[in-house]
Amino acid sequence: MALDELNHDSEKRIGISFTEHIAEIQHRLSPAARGELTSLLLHLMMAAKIISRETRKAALVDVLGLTGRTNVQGEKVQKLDEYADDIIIRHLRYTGHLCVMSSEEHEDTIQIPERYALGNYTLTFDPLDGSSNIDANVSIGTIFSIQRRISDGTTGTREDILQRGKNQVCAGYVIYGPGTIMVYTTGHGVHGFTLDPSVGEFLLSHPDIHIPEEGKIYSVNEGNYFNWEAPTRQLVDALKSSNNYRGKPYSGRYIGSLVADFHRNLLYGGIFLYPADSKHPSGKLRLLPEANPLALVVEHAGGLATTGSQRILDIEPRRLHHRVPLIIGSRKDVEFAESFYSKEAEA
Ligand code: AFP
Repeated sequence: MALDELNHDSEKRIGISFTEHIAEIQHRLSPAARGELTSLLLHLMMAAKIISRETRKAALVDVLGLTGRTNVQGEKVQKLDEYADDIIIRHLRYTGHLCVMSSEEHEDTIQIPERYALGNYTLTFDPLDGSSNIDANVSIGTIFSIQRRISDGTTGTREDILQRGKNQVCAGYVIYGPGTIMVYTTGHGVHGFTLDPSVGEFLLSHPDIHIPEEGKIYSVNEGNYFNWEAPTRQLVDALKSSNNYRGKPYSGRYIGSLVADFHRNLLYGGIFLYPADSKHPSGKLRLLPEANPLALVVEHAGGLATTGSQRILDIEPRRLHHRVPLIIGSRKDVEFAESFYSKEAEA
């Protein structure tokens, strides 16, 4: 095919590299753009490639295991969490594209050192989600969320980070499993790329992902059953019986690694829940580095994300480590789930 015959879908050719894909999109949709977001994403992918390499060889070089410290959430920190956190910060802070960062591993925002230029974007990330599974060789992932700067001072601020999820300009995740896959959206479809280690590039493997309207899978930590509120128990009872809108039981699948559970449901259809319970009255998952980016991805793939009573992307973050109940997945399944919480509210 001659180059000038490429149509406007050329960025969706299977096997196209992420670098070419993102350049094509920028050229088609924002020809006047300076390429800041494109460059930011390419730096982020460089960090992801390094994390992928390290997770693969971790067992060989004694990176596995705990550091012996706890993070700001009171959780034990794994060595690879620290490594991934460090890699992302070091690969992004000098780019001149960010004004401030925020990581699940840090209590406060991460400022850009004075020696580097400030940019127009913010980056919020969970460097290695599902890290309690690392030693069992279970899939883990990096989740990221990018927003535009709203402050105009000499440094980026907490307010730049504390924006509603609907303001995200780009979000996605990288899953380190049997293969390394990156899924992202900038609002122009949801696309998945698989890392080809032989060339060191993410190549388009899942163009235009659409989550099935209804699924067959429910994913929840059912060990919390007796800590749940009544609507959650009733919902899960309905999902595993025939007492639901499909008239047949769903299959239960729960890895305990959000990115892995989410990615499977995105491709196969289904619903993931981490609801509030008596131990986690506001839910366990964090709004900014976990719920918001996955909510943006799922909505652009045709699904929904809610707390049960509020759309995730509409929530105003109150603090960096704001937690929320999360119900996310196929549209009909999430609507079915919401009906349990609205019944309770009416009652
Ligand atoms: P870790 O990063 O500590 O493994 O936590 C993982 C996580 O934040 C998320 O990835 C899982 O969906 C969820 O927690 C699992 O929580 P439970 O172990 O309470 O089911």
